[in-house]
Amino acid sequence: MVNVIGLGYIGLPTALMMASHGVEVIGTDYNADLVATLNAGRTTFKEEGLEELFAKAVEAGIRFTTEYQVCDTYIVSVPTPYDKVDKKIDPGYVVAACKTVLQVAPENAVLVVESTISPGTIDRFVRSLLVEAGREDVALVHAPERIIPGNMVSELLRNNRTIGADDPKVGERVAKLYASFCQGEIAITDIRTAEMTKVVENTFRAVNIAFANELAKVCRVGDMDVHEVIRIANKHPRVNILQPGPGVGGHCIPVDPWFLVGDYPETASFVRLALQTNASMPEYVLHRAHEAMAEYGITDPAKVGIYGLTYKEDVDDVRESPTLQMLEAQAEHLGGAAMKVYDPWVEVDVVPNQVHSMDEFLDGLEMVIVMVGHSQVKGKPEVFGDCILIDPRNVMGDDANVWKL
Ligand code: SAJ
Repeated sequence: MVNVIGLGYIGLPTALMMASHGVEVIGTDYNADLVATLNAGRTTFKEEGLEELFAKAVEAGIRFTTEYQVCDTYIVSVPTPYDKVDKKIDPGYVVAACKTVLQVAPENAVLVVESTISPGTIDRFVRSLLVEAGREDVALVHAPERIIPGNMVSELLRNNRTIGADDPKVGERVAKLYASFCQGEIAITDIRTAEMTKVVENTFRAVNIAFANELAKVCRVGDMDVHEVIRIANKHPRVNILQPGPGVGGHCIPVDPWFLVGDYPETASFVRLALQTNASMPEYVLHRAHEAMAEYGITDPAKVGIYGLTYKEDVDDVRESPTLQMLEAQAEHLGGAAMKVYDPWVEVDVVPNQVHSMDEFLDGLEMVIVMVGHSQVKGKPEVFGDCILIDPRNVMGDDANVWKL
C-alpha cells in the first residue's frame, strides 16, 4: 500500500494515477477542509482530465484522510517554499512530513520524497531525521516530478522519470511502482543527482526564456520584430528559443533556479542574471503600456485594464504570476494606479480592483494589457472591442492597435 502525503498540484494527480492503475493508495493531507472536499467527491483545482481520473481512482478505492498510514511506501509531495531574501529552500514541510512518516512507518519502509528540493537537501535535512529517530532501516528515495500544469494528466502518463536511491535495488522497486502507470523511461540514479537534475531542468527553461526576453528588449531598441526573429531562428535544426513574455511565474521556473544561486552564489552568476532578466519583464510591460498611453493621449490609468491574473494560460494558479509581480512593481515605483483586473479562471478575489465579468471589466476601458493568453481571448482581439491592446505574449494578432513587447 502507498500513502501519498500532500494532496496538492502534484500529490493529488500522482495518488489518483496510481490508484487508477491498480495500486492500493491512501492520500493524506493535514488540511482537513481539502480532505473533506475530496471525500465529498470534488477535485480541488482545475486541470484537463483530472475529474475523469478522480472518478476512476474513487471507483478503484482510493481514500483520503488527515492521518498518516502504516504502509510499505510513502510518497511525500508537500510544498517547498523558498526564502525570498536568502534565496534558499525552506525544507520545513518536507522535514515535518518525513518526521511523522518515521513515527508510523513499519520496518524497512520506503520513504520517497517527490517535492522539488535543492541538491543536497536529503543529505542535509532528511538523513539526520532517520538517525535521530533510530530508523535507519527506512530506505530513502527522491523521485522528482516533471508534469506541466495544463497538461498534467497526460504528462504523468507519458513523461520519462528519474528515481534517485541510495540502494539501486530499492530504486528498482520504486521504479516498478511508478511503472504501474508511467509509460516513459525511468532512469535510476543516486539521490543527489536526482535532486540536481530536477533543478537543472527548470533552470534550463528559465535561462532559455530569459534569452528570449533579452532578445525582445534588444529587438525593441533595434526596431526588429522579436517574434519573427525567433520564429525564423528556430527553423535551424539545433536552435529552439522559447517565447518572450510579460515575466515568468508559477511555483517552479522562477523559484527552483534560485536554489542553485542561493547555494552557489559565486558560481551560478549566469543563472542569477537570467532570473533577474525574467523578473524585470513585468515592469518592462508596464513601461511599454505607459509609452502607449502617451502615444494615444490616455492620462487616466483607470482607463487601462489588466486581463489575466494566473501565471500562464488556461490554469487557475496565480502563484508568482507576472500580473502580481507587475502590480507589486506598480505599487512600488509608479504610485499604485488603480487598474481594473479580470481573469475568467480566478473566481476568488486575489487583488483589489478585481472584477468578475468581461462586461464589468471593459466598461470605461480604452486600453487592455493582455498578460495571459487564455483560450477565451487567444487570437480573438475583437473580444476587447475597440481597446488598444498591449500584447506581451503575442497572442492578439498583428492589428495596428496591438502593441507587442
Ligand atoms: N513562459 C514564457 N515563455 C515560454 C514558456 C513559458 O514566458 O516560452 C512562462 C509562462 O508563461 C509561465 C512561466 O514561464 O509564466 C512558467 O511556465 P511553464 O509553462 O514554462 O512551466 P511550469 O512552471 O508550468 O512547469 C514547469 C515545467 N518544467 C519544464 O518544462 C522544464 C514542468 O515540466 C515541471 O514539472 C514544473 O515546472 C515543475 O513543477 O517543476
